[in-house]
Amino acid sequence: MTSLKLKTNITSLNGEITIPGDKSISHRSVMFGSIAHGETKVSNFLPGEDCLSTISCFRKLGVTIEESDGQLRIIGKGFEGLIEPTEVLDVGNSGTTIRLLMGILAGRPFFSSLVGDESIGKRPMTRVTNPLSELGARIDGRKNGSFTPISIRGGELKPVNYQLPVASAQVKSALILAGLQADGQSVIIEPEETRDHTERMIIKFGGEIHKDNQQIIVKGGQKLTGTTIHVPGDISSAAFFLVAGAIIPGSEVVLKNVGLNPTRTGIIEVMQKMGADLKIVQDEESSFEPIGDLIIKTSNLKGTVVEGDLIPKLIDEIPIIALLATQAEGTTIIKDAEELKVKETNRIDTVVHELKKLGAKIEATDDGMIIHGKSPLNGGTVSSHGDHRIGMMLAIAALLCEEKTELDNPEAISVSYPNFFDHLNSLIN
Ligand code: SPQ
Repeated sequence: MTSLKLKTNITSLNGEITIPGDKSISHRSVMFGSIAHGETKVSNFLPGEDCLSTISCFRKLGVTIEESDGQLRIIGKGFEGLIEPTEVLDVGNSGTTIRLLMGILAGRPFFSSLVGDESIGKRPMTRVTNPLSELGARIDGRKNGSFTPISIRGGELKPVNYQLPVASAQVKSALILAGLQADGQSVIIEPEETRDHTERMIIKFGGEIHKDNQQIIVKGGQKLTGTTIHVPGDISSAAFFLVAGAIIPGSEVVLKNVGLNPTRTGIIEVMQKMGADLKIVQDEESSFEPIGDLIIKTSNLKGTVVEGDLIPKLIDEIPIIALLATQAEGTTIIKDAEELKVKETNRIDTVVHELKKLGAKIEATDDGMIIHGKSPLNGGTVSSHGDHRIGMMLAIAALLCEEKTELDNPEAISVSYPNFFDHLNSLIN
């Protein structure tokens, strides 16, 4: 494991960054390109390790995928074109890859086995394996199908009629992907609206899906056709620079090409509520995924409450929102966010533990955290715990630290933002 000396005591951030491709949409572009018929071309694909794991799994399933410089060419032959893999499918650190892939493999008449890294080995899989087994797939795994390694023998599927117990786009998407292969119409109901990139992909690939509030209806046996996809920049990556620009004095940062899908823009709502000087310049409305530029300036922030149906719209931004709250006047309460416990790390524990080391006044609760601002940050040795979002949050926190600060295991960041430090350094004057 390596350690990286972080930049500290930064007086201002200025400049412009083009935010790299969205991780969730990059994964789905490979998956849908693989199950559609014909050629799919993808531009601005995110070459992060998680998305490269998705490419590697689909190549093992017999799909031709050419990749160069953020451009992909995928030759899909429909669901039926996928072949039994001769090797284990390794998803690395990626929860999205394994859970959505299970939905696809549940309907394929062959055997496959799925593994991932140590963190994936701790993340719950029954939320997907249970409903998929009910539809007819034979799935097993360590601890009664709860954890990787997972084995799947897919086959004919009954339609889904399922009320999700947790608000999870991964579970919803796995069931939609299984539903596309089922014999009949499936109905999936989510407790709160989650990111809808899978639904938008179906439409983009010429399919049909209906949404009525939190109820999603999808027909089995649809033929999807290859298309052209431009992946918008990832708002979850932009979030680190939104917060950096707001908390570092004398800053003005322009973030170009940011995906502004309303199921993902919770961070913007929260920052606006906290008083951030944030301007949105939205591009012309696109029917696929909305995109725009964000301009953030140093802001006077006040504490807030983050809760309820806003949580799924900013779930991955909570670590960086916690840092933002340390620099806001008053108290910020984050609740209804138990799902943080089953991410790459238990993000309630890792955020609280690491920010405390730097001197933040933050406490963990059962379903979130309480942060008291505004507190100076001192510095010290911190760790990503192998979690990309914790690593990036700490690198932004260090900018405010008065003393030397080192980050253990910075490599984790390459999962979603391989050129994060190049972008950060380009803003430091
Ligand atoms: O793919 P993975 O490892 O689960 O990645 C994370 C992340 O921080 O990048 C979560 F740890 O994002 C998930 C997100 O939390 C990506 C995702 C998706 O693309 O569908 C949905 C969310 O997970 P969930 O469990 O709420 O469905």
